[in-house]
Amino acid sequence: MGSWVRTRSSAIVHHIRAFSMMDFRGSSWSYPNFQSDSSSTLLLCSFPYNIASLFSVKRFKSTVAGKQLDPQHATDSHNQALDFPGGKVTYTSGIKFILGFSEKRIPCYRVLDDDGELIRECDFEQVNKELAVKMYSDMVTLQMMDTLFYEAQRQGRISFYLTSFGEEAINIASAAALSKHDIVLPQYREPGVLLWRGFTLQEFANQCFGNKADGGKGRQMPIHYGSSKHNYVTVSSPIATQLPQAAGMAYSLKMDKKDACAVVFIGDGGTSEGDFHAGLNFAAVMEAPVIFVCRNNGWAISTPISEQFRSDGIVVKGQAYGIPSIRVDGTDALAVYSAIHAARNMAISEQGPVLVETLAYRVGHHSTSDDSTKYRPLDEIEYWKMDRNPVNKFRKWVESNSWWSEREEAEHRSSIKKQLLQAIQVAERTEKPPLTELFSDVYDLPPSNLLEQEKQLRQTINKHAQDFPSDVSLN
Ligand SMILES: Cc1ncc(C[n+]2csc(CCOP(=O)(O)OP(=O)(O)O)c2C)c(N)n1
Ligand SMILES: [Mg+2]
Repeated sequence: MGSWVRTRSSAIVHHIRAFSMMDFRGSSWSYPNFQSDSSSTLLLCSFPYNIASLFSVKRFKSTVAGKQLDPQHATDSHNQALDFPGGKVTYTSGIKFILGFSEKRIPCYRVLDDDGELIRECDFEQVNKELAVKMYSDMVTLQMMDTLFYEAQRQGRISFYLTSFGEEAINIASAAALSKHDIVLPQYREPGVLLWRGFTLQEFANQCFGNKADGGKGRQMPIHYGSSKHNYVTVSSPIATQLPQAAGMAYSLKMDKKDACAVVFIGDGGTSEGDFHAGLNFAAVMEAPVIFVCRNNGWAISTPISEQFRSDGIVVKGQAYGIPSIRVDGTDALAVYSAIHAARNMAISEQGPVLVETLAYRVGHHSTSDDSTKYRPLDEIEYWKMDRNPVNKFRKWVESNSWWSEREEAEHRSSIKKQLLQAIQVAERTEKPPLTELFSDVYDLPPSNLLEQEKQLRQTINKHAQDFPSDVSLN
């Protein structure tokens, strides 16, 4: 990584562009070289056939597997095969270990170049003006919400916050490609999905302030949003627990023959948890319609991906579990939209899991409890913030279609700023939930240890009243 930083300069960035490579935390991913489908007159005519073929694994049954044997390994002169459960396996007489990595890394699918221009002859799902404008304006809203809530935390008005800077396209474009009936299980850096589905700025503010209008009754840390109305399962702090849950949820959708899938988000760090592997394997074996979206942003707090895994990112892990998988440029809203759209079609029509690995650097600190300049160089952050900014890139494309202008930009920003300031003020002024709510809802009859805790809490508050917020009703 050090050398990446030392050697990076605008000349090198230019050089990287010239060779169509994306330099992501010390390693390069090439973008796939798209071939146009000669049978199609329009880009879209070949979709989703071509993009679906980019997914790196085909699900196969044992009988099919026999026919799909890789001729490269069929070196036994007798040309025999071992008929073993799971499919036929050819023999080889050489001691040949398969490598832990392949020389050529899995390419990264993109539609827009760094200047927001369409790559020639690429496959993508068409986006009309109305959709593109909503996608772009929601990306801006998300960015502004992050900026203002982050400041509110710095001012001591909320206890914690976490931004999605750099990952706005993943948030919004993935949400745009889904149906509102799809059940979303977030990690925590995906509030944009909820924003897209209609969760209001006031609802976001209420949750962060933990007031009595918060659907979670102020019991969760800020950013732990959830909404049954919007099919968005509440964020839970322990990393990766949502993956096996998503497999189970998808399986229940399958049993109920619903035209919907589960969509679960996970960070690169989350893939080191056992639950990641359990979730993928369950989904593969049970053929559950779930999309695993792994946001590879290069960092898990201060742990770089070089210390997280030695594989070619996460996309190959999907393949290892027999799940069709694709790597996507997470700074490219059109690529994310097209890939998730195709993934959803596959998950539902084939009734099985799909994995999408997005590459987009975490531009902000991990959270308000972190200072990322302590462990990563400023110019690396700056490069992703400026040169690879997903919002700016998508704006260029939307503007090039004459769908957005400077005037609309200014109006949108001013309106959202007003709404956010108002939402923060209202949330701050709204009472906190009463103390009794802290102990209700979970059990029909509270167990003795919970009753004991409540008693102790009340005694402590009486004794040290000055240390407790005065706006919390003790009833
Ligand atoms: C089981 C578990 N272990 C550790 C933590 C502490 N923790 C919170 S966020 C985080 C980093 C996760 O990184 P990643 O999955 O890459 O997501 P990102 O923050 O980059 O979006 C860690 C280690 C936790 N919440 N749960
Ligand atoms: Mg990460």
